[in-house]
Amino acid sequence: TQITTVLTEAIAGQKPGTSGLRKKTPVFMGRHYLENFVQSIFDVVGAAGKTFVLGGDGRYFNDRAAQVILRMAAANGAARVIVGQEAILSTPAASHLIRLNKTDGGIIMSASHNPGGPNEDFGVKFNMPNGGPAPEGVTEAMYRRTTEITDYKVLEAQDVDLGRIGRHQLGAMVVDVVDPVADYAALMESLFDFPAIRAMFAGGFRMRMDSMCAVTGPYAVEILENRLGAPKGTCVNATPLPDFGGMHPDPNPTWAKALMDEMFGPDAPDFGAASDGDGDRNMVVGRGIYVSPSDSLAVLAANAQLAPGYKAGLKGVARSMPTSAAVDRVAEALGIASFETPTGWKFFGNLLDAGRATICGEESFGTGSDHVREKDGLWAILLWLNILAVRRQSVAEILREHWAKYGRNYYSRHDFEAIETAKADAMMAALRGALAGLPGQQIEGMTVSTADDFAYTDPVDGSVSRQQGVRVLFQDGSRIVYRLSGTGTEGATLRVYLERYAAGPDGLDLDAQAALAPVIRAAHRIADIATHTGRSAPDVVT
Ligand code: VG1
Ligand code: CO
Repeated sequence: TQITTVLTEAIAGQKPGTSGLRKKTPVFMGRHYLENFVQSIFDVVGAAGKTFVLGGDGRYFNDRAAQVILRMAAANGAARVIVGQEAILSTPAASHLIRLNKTDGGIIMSASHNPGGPNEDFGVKFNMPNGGPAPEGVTEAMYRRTTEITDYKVLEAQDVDLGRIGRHQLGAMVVDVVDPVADYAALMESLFDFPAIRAMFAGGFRMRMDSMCAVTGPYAVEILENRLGAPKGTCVNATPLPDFGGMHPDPNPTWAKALMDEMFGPDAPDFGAASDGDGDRNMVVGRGIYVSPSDSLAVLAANAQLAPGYKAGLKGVARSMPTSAAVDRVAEALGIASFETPTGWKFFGNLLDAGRATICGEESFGTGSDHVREKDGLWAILLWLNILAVRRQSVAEILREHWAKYGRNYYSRHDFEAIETAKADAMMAALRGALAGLPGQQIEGMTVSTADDFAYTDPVDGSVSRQQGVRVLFQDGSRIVYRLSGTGTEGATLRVYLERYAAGPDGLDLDAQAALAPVIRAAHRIADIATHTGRSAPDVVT
C-alpha cells in the first residue's frame, strides 16, 4: 500500500449550501470532483491521527464514494474510521456514532430528500465532533480550499469489504465496520417508553410507516416491528434502494401520496409516518388528519415530558425563522426560552451544545432534540407514539385540544421549483429593494407592520448570518417569508412561507389553504411572482 499524491485543479462551484455540497450524480462522479472536495475537508479539519465516522443513505454512488473517502482518509493519516455496514448510516445515526465514540467528526454521503440515481443527486457533508453539521465558518473555509487546491492524497489499495462487520486494516488506518442500526436503536430505547408503546401495539393500534425506499427501512423494521411488536408489514418501502425505487424520498403530502391516500381512506390505520432519503425528516399523519410540521413541533414540545427521556422538562425550544410561531406559544406557557434561527440544522448546534434548547424544529419536516445534533425522523415518530400511548387519544383529538388551548397558526409553504436562476435572483433583489416602502401599506385587507431581511446573531458565539430570508409581517399577526432554497441542484427554487394566527375558539377547523387565501394573494402581489418567474401556481404545497 502506497500513498500517491495526485495533481488536480480547482473545480468551480464546490460551495456547500444549506446542508453540505449537493450536485447531480454525474457531476460528483466526474474527474477529481469528489476527491477535491474530500481533500479540502481534510485540509481544513486535519486528518492526521484522527477518528471519523463514515456512512450515507445508500443512494447511487454511495458504495464507490465510500471506498474513495476511506483511501483518502488513510492517505491523509487518519487513525481510524467507523463505517456503517455497506457504508450505510442514516444522518441521525451518524450523528449519534460521532458523539457516542467521541470521534473527531464524520462524513455523511447524502443528498437527503433529493432523488437519487445515475442522473439524480448526490451529496457530501462534514459533521463536527459534536455530531452536528459544520457551521458556516467551517464550510466557507472548505469552499475556499476547493478554489486553491492543487493535489490530493490517496492510498493505492483494494476495496475494504464493507459487508463484513468487524475490524479491517487499510494501510496504517483501522476501519471498523459496525451495524448501522444497533447503537441508534439502543439510544431510542433509552429515550422512550417502549413498554407503553409495545402495549399499545399489542392492544391493536395500527400504524403505517413509509420509509420511501430510503435509509430508515432497516431502522424502522428493527425498532417498530422487532422491538415494539408492531405487526409485520407495518413498515413499507423498507428496503433502501440506490434510486429509492424511482421515488422522490421527501416525506410530504405531494411525494408521500400513497401514505396520504391510505390515511384519508376508508381503512386508515391510527397513525401514519414517513421519512426522507437520509432519515432526518419525518411526516406525521393521523387518521383523516394531516399534521403540519410546525404544529408537530409544537405538540411534541408541549407533550415531551410524557416521554422518560424528557420528563425533567425542556431547557428551551428553537425553530427556524420560516417555521410557524406555534411552538413559541408553547414555550411561553411552559415559561422556557424560544429561539428563532436561520434555515438549516447547523444553526441549532450551539444552542443544543450550550444547553439552551432541548427540542428544535423546522417547517420542512425536521424535528429533533439534544440526543443528537441532526434532525431525526424516527425520533419524532417515536415521540409521537409515546405521546399517543400515554394520552390514549387519537392524533385528531390531540391536535384539536392543542389548538383549543394555544390557538392555531395556520401554515403552508408554497414551492416554485426549477425557476431560471437569474429570474429568481431578480425577483428577490426587487423584493429587497421594496422592503423599506412596505410598512403601512394595505394589502388584501391587511396592513404591513414591518418588512425586513432576516439576520441572525448566534447568542452563543456571536457569529452573524445575513440575508436569511425576506419577512413581511402584518398587523393582524399574519406573515409571509420568501427565500431561495440552498439544497437544490437545478435552477432556483423559491419557497414562500405563509402563516396566519387564529386565537379561537371559533375558526380553528378550517382548511389551511382556505384560511390562508388572503395571505397567499398578498404574497403573489408583493413579490410579483408571476411577472418575475412566469409562475402563478406552486409545484409543491406543504
Ligand atoms: C431545506 C429545508 C431546510 C432543511 C434543509 C436540509 O433547505 O428548507 O429546512 O434544513 O433542506 O434538509 P433549503 O435551503 O432547500 O430550503 V435535508 O433533510 O435535505 O438535510
Ligand atoms: Co434529510
